[in-house]
Amino acid sequence: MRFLTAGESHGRCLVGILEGIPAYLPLSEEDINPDLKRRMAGYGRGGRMKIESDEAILLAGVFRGTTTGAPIAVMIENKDWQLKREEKLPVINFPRPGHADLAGLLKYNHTDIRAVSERASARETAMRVALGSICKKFLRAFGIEILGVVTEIGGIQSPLETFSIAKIKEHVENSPFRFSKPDKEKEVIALIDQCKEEGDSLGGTFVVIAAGGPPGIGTHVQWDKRLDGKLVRAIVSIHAVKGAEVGDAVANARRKGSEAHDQIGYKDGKFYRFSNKAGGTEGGISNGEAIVVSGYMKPISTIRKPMASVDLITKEPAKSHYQRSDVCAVPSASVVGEAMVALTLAEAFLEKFGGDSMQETEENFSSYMKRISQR
Ligand code: EPS
Repeated sequence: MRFLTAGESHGRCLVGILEGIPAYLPLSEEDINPDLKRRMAGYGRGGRMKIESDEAILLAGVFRGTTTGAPIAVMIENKDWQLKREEKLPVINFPRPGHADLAGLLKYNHTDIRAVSERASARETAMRVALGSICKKFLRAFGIEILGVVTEIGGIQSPLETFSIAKIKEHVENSPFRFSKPDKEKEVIALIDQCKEEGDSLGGTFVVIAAGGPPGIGTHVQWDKRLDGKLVRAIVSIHAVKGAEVGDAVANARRKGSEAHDQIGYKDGKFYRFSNKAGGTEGGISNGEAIVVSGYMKPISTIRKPMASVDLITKEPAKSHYQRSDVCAVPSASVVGEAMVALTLAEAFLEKFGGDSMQETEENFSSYMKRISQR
């Protein structure tokens, strides 16, 4: 399985291609659109989200309501299609610290920062969410549910107390921050309002839980097939996310071995763990517990508060470019995190079980599950 996206933030549209989903997965735009709405939500988003109303258009790979096994092509139109009149847009000469502006301009020999920033923009994540929704639907057919939850914004923490998606889902979906409980919401609203006034931005932390999966996804046998490594790479590929952690990785580094590892038990014909500090993977293989991976997002780099920069023409000190931006997009990033975990898990799942049709994948999955239940 593989995927690609294309599209600029203010271009005509975003395009994505997802290849490798087996035939006969029922699929329509209605499977994708609710996730696009979830990504656009969250307190702290800027003016752009009032302009856009993201909707997926399925262009290819679906026939009579199900996938065919061919590449699935998706399009999302940009309502704010500024590049329609690109010749009228002024050249941007003041790179923003923290953005791809300066390094991208030097690398590609551009003269206008827009040639970099349009593609570097986090707008691209709308397409990842669309393709991730298809993978979520595929994984759901095998009992795997995925949820992104925010655990910290601007230093204010709202820690996760359970990995049970059923227990927290309703609150998460109704929270303006995708927190799992209400205790810190007022405090964060005040902080975001203050930052907005000051022309500043905030980062934070989110956790993605993927529950219900079997042991055996990913493998220890080769470095690039380890599931934990793939998950961390997928999460850090999200715009502004600079770190990722599987399970209690950071806390475990400070614990003794006897405190860090999840002890093994056996009950009702199944192996289980007393705890899940490993985040559902051992040796790069899923162990049947919930997969738990966190992302650490830096504050958004487009801010109204002036930051030192340099005029690319005169080389004189200047203030970085600002037009419009979000104050905080951690809740959106947690939905993008769901998509990246879904894309990663679906790929590793298909590597394990294969199949060109859902029927074939289901047969392979069932026979493996039967075999491990007899161990
Ligand atoms: C972004 C800047 C803002 C965000 C955008 C990402 O857009 P604009 O420059 O049009 O105000 O709103 O995010 C999205 C458009 C989106 O759909 O998430 C950036 O520079 O990364």
